Amino acid sequence: ICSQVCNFNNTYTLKIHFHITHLFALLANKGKVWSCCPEKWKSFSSSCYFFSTDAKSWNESQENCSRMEAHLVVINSKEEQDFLTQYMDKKSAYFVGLTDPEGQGHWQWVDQTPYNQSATFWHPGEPSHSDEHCVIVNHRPTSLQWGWNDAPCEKQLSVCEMMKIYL
Ligand SMILES: [Ca+2]
Repeated sequence: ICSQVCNFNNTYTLKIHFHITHLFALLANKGKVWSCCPEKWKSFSSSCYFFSTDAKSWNESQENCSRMEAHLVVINSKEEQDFLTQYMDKKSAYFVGLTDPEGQGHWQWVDQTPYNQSATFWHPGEPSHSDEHCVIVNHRPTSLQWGWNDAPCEKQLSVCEMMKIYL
């Protein structure tokens, strides 16, 4: 149902089919709210995620998310990170919405979520350099772990996050 309603290149037939299916679903599930993600976005909890396929600077990546009514991903839990890393390439790195603009260890999430030391997933030895202002998620073959690394803000893949759409 979600892939149909969020597909903007939809055909009329599919729309009609959706309306009928949705109507029956509503009648059967009185009071339940439908939520979904746009096509090509992944759904987890109350958010939708988009994995970019081209490398851009952190600023360009955030602007790209913003054009889609989203922001660079804010990781709030291990569960959320584990969900995201399933879709990541172990040979790539992905910008998240966390930066230290002044290089003084004042880490800031793009959506103003307070930086909570107890919900951080830095690789051992990270953050490492005060001139590395942007955070990537990557996989380390040495530890076989996914984790965060502070890195230069240039050219990486990225992940966008938005709230699910409620119908
Ligand atoms: Ca680093």
